[in-house]
Amino acid sequence: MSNRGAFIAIEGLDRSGKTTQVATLQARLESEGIPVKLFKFPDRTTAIGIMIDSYLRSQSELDDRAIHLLFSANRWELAGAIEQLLAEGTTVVCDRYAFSGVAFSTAKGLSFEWCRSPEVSLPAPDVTLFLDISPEKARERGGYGDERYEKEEMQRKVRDVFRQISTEFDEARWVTLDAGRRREDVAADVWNCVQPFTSGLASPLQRLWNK
Ligand code: Z5A
Ligand code: MG
Repeated sequence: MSNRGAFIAIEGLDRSGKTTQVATLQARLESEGIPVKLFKFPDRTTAIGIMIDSYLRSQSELDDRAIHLLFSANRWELAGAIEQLLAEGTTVVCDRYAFSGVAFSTAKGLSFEWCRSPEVSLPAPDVTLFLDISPEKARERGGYGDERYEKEEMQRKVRDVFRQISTEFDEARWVTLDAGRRREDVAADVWNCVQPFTSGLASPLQRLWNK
């Protein structure tokens, strides 16, 4: 039987360069002839994603738990497609994933365990690359935007929760990269982490936080 595709998640703080690195990674994988599909969470194009987009742009209000569950539902509605692609041998790269869901809602004051529960059993990334950046460096990149969570105090709390999440994974599955460097240097590290996965995996896809 041929190998399944690898599931790669790129996580990180605001302005850490996730979207930049995901695009560079896609181009590199394509140039190596590896089939790849990108997902970005939130996916603002679905019916659920449109509600999330409206909330993030402060055009609507929602209870903290309700928006948390919408972010999670946005992943679940695409989980089947992700699994299918992986089974077909396509490498899947996600720009943000369940870890952002847990980090942002926990930073708002919800309990970590409660935030994690709707994410349990989602397809688990084979490796998560966490792009770490200090608030000072993020500020140099033009600062945060105008959306709801784009405030320095919130970003500091989010960073703390991401650090907590990272302790639950061994270093083969969660890699923290210094994203405060030049684009090319970060991209080189991203590629070093992803390259070993490019021939796919024989091992079955795991599920998030299944004990
Ligand atoms: N959220 C949530 O609460 N729950 C969830 O479950 C999920 C998300 C999935 C929207 O996310 C919000 O949703 C987000 C978390 C929350 N709130 N916040 N904060 P989003 O992913 O749609 O947000 P975004 O605006 O696309 O991503 P981002 O964090 O703002 O940016 P990024 O993708 O990490 O960075 P970038 O767009 O690649 O780069 C930012 C700028 O820096 C840009 O001008 C680049 O040209 C520049 N850049 C990039 N790399 C470098 C380097 N190395 N040096 C210098 N400049 C650089
Ligand atoms: Mg982005």
